[in-house]
Amino acid sequence: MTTFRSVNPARPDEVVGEYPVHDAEAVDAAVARAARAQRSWARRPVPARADIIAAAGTIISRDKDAFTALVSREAGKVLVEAGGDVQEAVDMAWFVAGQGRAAWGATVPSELGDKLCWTTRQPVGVVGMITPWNFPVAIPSWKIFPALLAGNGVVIKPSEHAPACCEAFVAACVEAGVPADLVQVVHGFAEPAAALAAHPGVRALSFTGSVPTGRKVAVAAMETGPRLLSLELGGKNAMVVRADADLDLAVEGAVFGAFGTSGQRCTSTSRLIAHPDIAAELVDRIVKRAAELRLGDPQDPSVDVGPVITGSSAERIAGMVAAAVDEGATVATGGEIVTADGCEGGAFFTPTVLTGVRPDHHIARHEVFGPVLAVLEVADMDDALAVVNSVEYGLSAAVYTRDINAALRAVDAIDTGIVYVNAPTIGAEIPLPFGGTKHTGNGFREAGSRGIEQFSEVKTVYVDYSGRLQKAQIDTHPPEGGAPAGTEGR
Ligand code: UN1
Repeated sequence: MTTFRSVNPARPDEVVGEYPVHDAEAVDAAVARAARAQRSWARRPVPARADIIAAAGTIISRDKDAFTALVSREAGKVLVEAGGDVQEAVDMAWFVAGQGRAAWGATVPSELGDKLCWTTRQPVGVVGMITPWNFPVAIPSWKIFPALLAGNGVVIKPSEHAPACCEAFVAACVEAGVPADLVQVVHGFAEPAAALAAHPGVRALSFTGSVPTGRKVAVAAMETGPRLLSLELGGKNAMVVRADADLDLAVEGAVFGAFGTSGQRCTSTSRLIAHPDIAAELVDRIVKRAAELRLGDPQDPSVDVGPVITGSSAERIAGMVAAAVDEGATVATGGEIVTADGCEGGAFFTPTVLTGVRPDHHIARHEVFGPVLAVLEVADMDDALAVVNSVEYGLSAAVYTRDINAALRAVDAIDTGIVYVNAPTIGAEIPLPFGGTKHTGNGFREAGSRGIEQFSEVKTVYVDYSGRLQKAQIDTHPPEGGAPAGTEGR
């Protein structure tokens, strides 16, 4: 069988693991195995499933250091951020486990007597998942834990840049008691992903990645039959800084939001929109801080910014910066691929601030997925909010201000799935819904209590215990002075 290698993006000659390139036939076999295992899994009571998910969280927490080192080595994250990625999976396990002993639906009063109405959830069967490398433990956990709690089997195709993290995550699930065949991992590139998306045995599909790939996945998914389809497709996230903001806080937030994870979060801050009165000072300070950030081996605790995922990714980012300059932007700091001083051979890109960016520039409208912050000039704050909303994405946004009224008006006006006040655009917590508006997705939200909805079908149940035919909408209004249908004799 053909194989591929996952490598350390800081030192691409260091192989993290070698994995098979699965074809459509292998995907078919994986779906069949997951479907078989799912039938007995779905018969377990929900709290029993929850206990296994909680145990998976405990195992990942026990092995947090090893997971963190692996995430850092395979995805290039600095250690503290790799630890955050792993912690997010632990949090998710324990949160989802709690949902296994919480309300599962609603009871609703019937319009007729002697009749009960409630909703419950049922598994869909096999869920297909296509996950990215940038949160190689957290994102599989957002999808796999709720899918399992809902009683499903899983076939997951992780990014070819993070197969080892996914395998380690699934091994923890199996150690916790998840039946071995219930979660299948398929590896490779576009072929297994396309086969999974189009597989008729896959009843729900969850994809996190880019807009173009997400669209292809959606079309493939719908061609072979209806699916519960959830898409999370990135962002062009803006930070708005009002003149009354705490500038120290805004500088810290912009630096972490834009350059944390080397700018490779869907939620990364990629646009800065500041009031003209404070813009120059704010940008100067961000530029100074960006220039001080230390690039290098992400496993060295003194390093601030690790590599981007591949050399071709670094080239792509360099191309976007060059195109921005052609359109009239200025590189205030960064803008370069680094190959010296501890960055030899790896894919490193300097934290970059571009000034003089206009809303119609390509760099102001398209996701970079790299450490590049575009500074846009605006006339006033109404203009700022219009610029925030002018892109096709709608994932995350931040507003910095000390004025509570202005903050809440901005929260109302901004068209994104997530808004932060006095905090950067990154850092979502798992008990809350995660996802975005417009081209960022298709209306679904991940995580939080909504996670279950992604992977289950609602079933509405009516039980009539009156012993006779009662007609909804017809037998509802009793005759003048009479008892409502179904309540006689009480
Ligand atoms: C992503 O970038 O795909 O909110 C996920 C955050 C993280 C998750 C990001 N908790 O930045």
